[in-house]
Amino acid sequence: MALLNILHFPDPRLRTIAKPVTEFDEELKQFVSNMFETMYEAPGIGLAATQVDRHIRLLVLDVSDARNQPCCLINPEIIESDGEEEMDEGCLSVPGFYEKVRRADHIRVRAQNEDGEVKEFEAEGIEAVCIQHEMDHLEGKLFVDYLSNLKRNRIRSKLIKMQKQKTD
Ligand code: K1U
Ligand code: ZN
Repeated sequence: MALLNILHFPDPRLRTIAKPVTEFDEELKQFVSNMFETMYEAPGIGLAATQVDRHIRLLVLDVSDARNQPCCLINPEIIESDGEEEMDEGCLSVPGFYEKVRRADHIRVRAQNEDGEVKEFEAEGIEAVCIQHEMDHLEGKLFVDYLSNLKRNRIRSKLIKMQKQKTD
């Protein structure tokens, strides 16, 4: 297993649109395992492949309190959505910032697992929010895109400053 490097906003690679997964092989399973290790170590409740510079439609999440319900979604689609909810969101690619974002409260998801098998399930609350947040990453979208230009630019400037301080 290996820890993967997480890209930080405003890295332009976070804007890449991910391609569907077509090969469900050993290399994919190893990558999924590395994604879980990276998410748990961060720590985060979700992680999209885009964030570790792999531009494939794959995400992992675990929103359980005990951190013992790992879930991997490959080629995920939201096939139904309902309701609205505003929740504080964070992002491992935007470290240190939490802002309110409005999203659907109930979703029905279709996705494949690591063996390529198709599953469908319903999610609500934090699980629904996390899945929508991670699926945005696969489209090159970040939660800061829902904020005003003023807020987003402030976050960008602060993160650039922090990244510079690290390398100086
Ligand atoms: O996509 C990511 O960078 C992961 C992100 C997911 C997320 C958080 C909150 C709302 C929507 C999506 C995070 O996990 S940020 C860290 C975080 O929220 C957290 C970490 C450990 C325990 C509990 C929460
Ligand atoms: Zn994120």
